[in-house]
Amino acid sequence: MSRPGEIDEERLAAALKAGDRRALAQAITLVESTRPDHRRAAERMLDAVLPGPVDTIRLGISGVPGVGKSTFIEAFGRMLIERGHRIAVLAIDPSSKRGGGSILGDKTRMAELGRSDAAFIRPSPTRGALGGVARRTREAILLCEAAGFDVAIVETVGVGQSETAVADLVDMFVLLLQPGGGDELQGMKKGIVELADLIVVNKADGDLADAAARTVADYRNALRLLRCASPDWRTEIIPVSALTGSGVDAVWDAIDRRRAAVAASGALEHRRREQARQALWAELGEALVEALRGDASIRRLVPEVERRVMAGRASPSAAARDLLERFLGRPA
Ligand SMILES: Nc1nc2c(ncn2[C@@H]2O[C@H](COP(=O)(O)OP(=O)(O)OP(=O)(O)O)[C@@H](O)[C@H]2O)c(=O)[nH]1
Ligand SMILES: [Mg+2]
Repeated sequence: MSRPGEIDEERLAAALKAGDRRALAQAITLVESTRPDHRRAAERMLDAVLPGPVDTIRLGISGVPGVGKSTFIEAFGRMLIERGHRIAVLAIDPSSKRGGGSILGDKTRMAELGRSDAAFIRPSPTRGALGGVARRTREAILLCEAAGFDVAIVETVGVGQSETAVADLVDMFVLLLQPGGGDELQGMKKGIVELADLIVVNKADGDLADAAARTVADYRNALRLLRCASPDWRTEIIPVSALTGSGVDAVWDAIDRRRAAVAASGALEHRRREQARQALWAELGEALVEALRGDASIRRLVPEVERRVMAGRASPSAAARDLLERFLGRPA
């Protein structure tokens, strides 16, 4: 029995596991909520769906605005559905404060995918907090998997900060590039290229086909000088046209091959276990800071401590230790 206004997380978890899409959407809204009572309900719901299926694929897809991420995911997703997969797309955009407009735009570009029962598309508002993105997107992935979506794609705009957070959530990180730009790294930091397990050069069609071939060659050269994302996998570079669909199956073949390899070697399980451990410590860090900020006696001290630190009269380190010791009631 649930009281009015109270969330029945057990019912929600059960409906979700039965594949109910509305329940999945509600469940993701619940984990995104910052209300303390919602957070507790979200935690109980997550515990009710864990452990989820293991035979799933988590992909991060990134690239600068306009590179063709949405167009690619539409083509890629349709191909996966034809092959019997169920695909969830979680789109993150930490770069802008664009509201419904961009969401609507993406929905139209992924029009066909959005209509399919085998696809679930969800834009994630981020409110500027990257740590928050990772925390709740990780939970959203788990929920999608529990609801029977075996391929989860986290789409993020390639602006530099969100990639690392997303790479830590997924099994494999795919970077989309455009033709052209010679051997310069297309407004991307070298670090992002080094995160990529797979590089897709999109728009390899029509007038851009030659330029795409050159870009593929340039990056093959450039990658010799870079560190690969995984020691057991050489980053592959594949030309694709999301518009015509050519090369999209080659991308899937590469992903499938790598997945088979890392599953067989145990590297996949290891990576996911480590990601879960990291998430635990990230949660602990956040929870401790929240508890500290919420403590009445600490709150009284904070303005003066902040003033001293801001004026350069106290070091942040010593001031932090002092606050922590007062909070804990013992030396830290
Ligand atoms: N020629 C060609 N154009 C493409 C291809 N893929 C995408 N485009 C075009 O590139 C433009 C941007 O595509 P989107 O899929 O919206 O790109 P995006 O990366 O999702 O962009 P944001 O969501 O703004 O970050 C659109 O006009 C597409 O039609 C392709 O394979 N070939
Ligand atoms: Mg897009």
